[in-house]
Amino acid sequence: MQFRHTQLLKAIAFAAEKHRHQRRKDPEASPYINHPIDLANVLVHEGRVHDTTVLMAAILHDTLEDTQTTPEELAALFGGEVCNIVMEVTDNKKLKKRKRKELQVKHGPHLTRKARLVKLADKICNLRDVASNPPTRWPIKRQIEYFDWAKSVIDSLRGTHPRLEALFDAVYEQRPHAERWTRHVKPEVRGPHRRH
Ligand SMILES: [Mn+2]
Repeated sequence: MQFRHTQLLKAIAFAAEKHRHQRRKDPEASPYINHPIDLANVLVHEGRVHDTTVLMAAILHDTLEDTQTTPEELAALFGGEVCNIVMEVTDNKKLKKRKRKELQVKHGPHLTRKARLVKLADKICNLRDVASNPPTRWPIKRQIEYFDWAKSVIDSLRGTHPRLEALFDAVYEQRPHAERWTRHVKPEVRGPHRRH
């Protein structure tokens, strides 16, 4: 087997082990590892990205942020470049959520190309998940906010990979409608005089 296959399988096994107790927020609480695997699938089959370093970083992209993994561990097992890409797409958890979200938009233009590819795949997968299986506790308003924030992150790094950007734009089209939220949550503001 070629070295790059060995490395990719090693990354998958490592991420599966690290995320083994975590679940996604969808109604079925899918195993977390499905998410990094989704990113790699989008990159290969839809983005036609075949760079093993990018695929490994996609598989490992949430290990620093959401598990006990350290950068030293990633560097030792998968090399400095993979480790750096994962670090680039990792939020600083010491900061408040609002600030972290703000920084993703601010840092977008400064990411390396490989980190941008991972970021694009991550946002494509997350929007697809919210569109098809919204997290159980997310009202429409929160879903809309998530869509809009993801779009500002992607807008900050456009010109990276037209095909992936088009896939993002396609899923953004599925943004839930504020009207639905208005209808369900705030029936008192309904009425023809409020329609624009
Ligand atoms: Mn992710």
